[in-house]
Amino acid sequence: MPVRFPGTIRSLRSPLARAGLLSSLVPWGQALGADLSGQIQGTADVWLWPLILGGFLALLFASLGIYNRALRRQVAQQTRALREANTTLRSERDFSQSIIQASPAFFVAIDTRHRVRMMNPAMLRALDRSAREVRDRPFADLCVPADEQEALHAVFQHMLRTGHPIQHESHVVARDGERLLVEWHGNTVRNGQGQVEYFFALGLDITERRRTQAQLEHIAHYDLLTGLPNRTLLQNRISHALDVARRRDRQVAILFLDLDRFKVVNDSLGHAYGDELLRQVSDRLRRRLREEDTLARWGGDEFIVLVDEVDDPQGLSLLAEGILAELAEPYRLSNGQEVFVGGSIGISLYPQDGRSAEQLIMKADTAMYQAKDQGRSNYQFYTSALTLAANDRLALETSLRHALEREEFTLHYQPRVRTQDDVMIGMEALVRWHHPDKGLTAPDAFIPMAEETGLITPLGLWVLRTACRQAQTWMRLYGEPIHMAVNLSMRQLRQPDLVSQIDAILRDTGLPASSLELELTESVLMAGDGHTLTALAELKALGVRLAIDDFGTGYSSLAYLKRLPIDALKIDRSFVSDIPHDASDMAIASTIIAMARTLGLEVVAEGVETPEQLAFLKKEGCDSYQGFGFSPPVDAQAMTLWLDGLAREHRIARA
Ligand SMILES: Nc1nc2c(ncn2[C@@H]2O[C@H](COP(=O)(O)OP(=O)(O)OP(=O)(O)O)[C@@H](O)[C@H]2O)c(=O)[nH]1
Ligand SMILES: [Mg+2]
Repeated sequence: MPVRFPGTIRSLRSPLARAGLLSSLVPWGQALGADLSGQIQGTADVWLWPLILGGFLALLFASLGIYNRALRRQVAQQTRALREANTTLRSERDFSQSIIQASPAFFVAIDTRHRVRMMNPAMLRALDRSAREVRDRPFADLCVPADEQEALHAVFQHMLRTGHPIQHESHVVARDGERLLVEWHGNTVRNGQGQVEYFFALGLDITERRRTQAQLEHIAHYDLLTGLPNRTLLQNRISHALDVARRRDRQVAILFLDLDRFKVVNDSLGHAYGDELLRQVSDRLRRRLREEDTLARWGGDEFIVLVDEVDDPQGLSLLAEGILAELAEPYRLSNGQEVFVGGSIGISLYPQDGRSAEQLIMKADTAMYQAKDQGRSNYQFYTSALTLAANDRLALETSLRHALEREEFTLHYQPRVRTQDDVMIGMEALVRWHHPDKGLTAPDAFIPMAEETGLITPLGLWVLRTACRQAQTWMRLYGEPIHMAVNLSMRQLRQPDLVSQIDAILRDTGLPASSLELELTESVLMAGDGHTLTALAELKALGVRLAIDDFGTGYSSLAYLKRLPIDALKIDRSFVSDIPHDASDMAIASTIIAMARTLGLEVVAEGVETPEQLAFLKKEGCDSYQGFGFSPPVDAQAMTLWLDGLAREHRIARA
């Protein structure tokens, strides 16, 4: 039976489309007992329509079924995968948790307000705290020492800002106050928006490691017996000191000390007591030195002192003398035995004796052997000229110590003269030393040494007493008040009983207080403190006059001067000597005179030698002067003769 195709199918113009459609219908036709193969060009009967539609629907449902099954399979697969992923995640989390819980390292999580969210058992144990106790407590308050909290805060800020992991060392303090040093490795955890949610840190307790390191470091650099720096550390320190000295153009000194006849102690008392003595020696030396000096044990009974700021070799002589004196004091050992031990010192100086640590130590060692050769218990500089100078100084010091009792000091008197009419209105007492070998010695040569050694105190009192007694004698002889000026040193001014001593001298000698003028240098006043001001006020209350000596060489401010209870200023000779050639000196002299007038002070010029100088000072209104132009300082006898003459001419003025 021919099959007719509907017009629409027939109207498919493409033969390929038509063939495609019909060939897909052939098996359906066959199933229905119709042969469609030869009917492709024919027309379909109307009863075939439902058949075709049913075919399509069957095809569609079949495809949908297949698709549905595939979809279910896929969902099942994904569900399984998710479940597996979840299980893996949970086990991984449990794994990390158990590592954190079991770890001997510290672990802490902290929120952005720096409160503890979680701490692992290792850390809780170290702090001796429970998890409940630490939760939500500020981490810093809980266990960070106060002086490290700021640094910790900065670390948190840094992590917040940069998001970078950090490494930080800090202490944590346990409940009982024990401090542990911890090396922290910290990082941040951020949420989906990239904001920091919390910090976490892993901490390693490095307390023991550091302690061991420090011990090793100590053993490498310190002597076990005495605890002093050893050779290695000393050499480092010397090299460093030389670097600094090179840059600053300074001197450095090495003192090499070897104990004298130390072997005897070892041999007679045994090595253990020898050790004990070495420890006592090192303690004494350490006490003797300044903080900044390095004392090291070089080996055996040898010690080295590094002095890294040497102003002048004289100071080193004093230091060496001090060390030797200290060493020479008896030692008492633990067995009750008293022993004596001396030492010999060799001194070398950078840069003159060597430019490296090795050279300087070698030279100091050589000098130490010279000291041994000289009979031990002495010191020698490597440069022999310095030893000679030091010996000279030592000899001078020894004779200075005896000069008072041997009555080798004497006073000279220099007249103070009124500028307007050249009338003598007083005098200044100046000390001189009749040295047994050197003859008459000026104060510059021995006053600084007297200051250093403390001899200035008895010497100053002697000067005061002698000058007052002399002034009183002349007053009695001529019936006129004598105005006597005496210099007072810084050391004297610092003496707590100075005022009562001066009071006693005035009473003993009978000199009216108003006849005594005490001269203090400007530097003494400038260096002065509250105590100086009190002493000045008390002296003033006694009725003595006060003057500032060497005025213009310090940096007194007008405000400071106004506070001092002084009566006179003495213009330093350096401003007078170049008058009339140096315009600036003249300007300074004029200014001082004008200033003194403003403050109502008397002004005295020192070192006036020429008529030009005197004329200038007269013109500027200077009240009085001293100097070779009128008279050098003269001894008491010469002054008596002079006063005799003046008295005859009635030319001694009332002060
Ligand atoms: N007890 C003790 N003795 C030491 C130590 N190291 C070295 N000595 C001894 O110290 C002595 C140092 O000898 P020297 O300085 O050459 O000799 P000295 O008897 O001091 O004589 P002079 O230095 O020449 O005055 C030696 O007898 C060493 O055995 C130590 O650590 N402990
Ligand atoms: Mg020795």
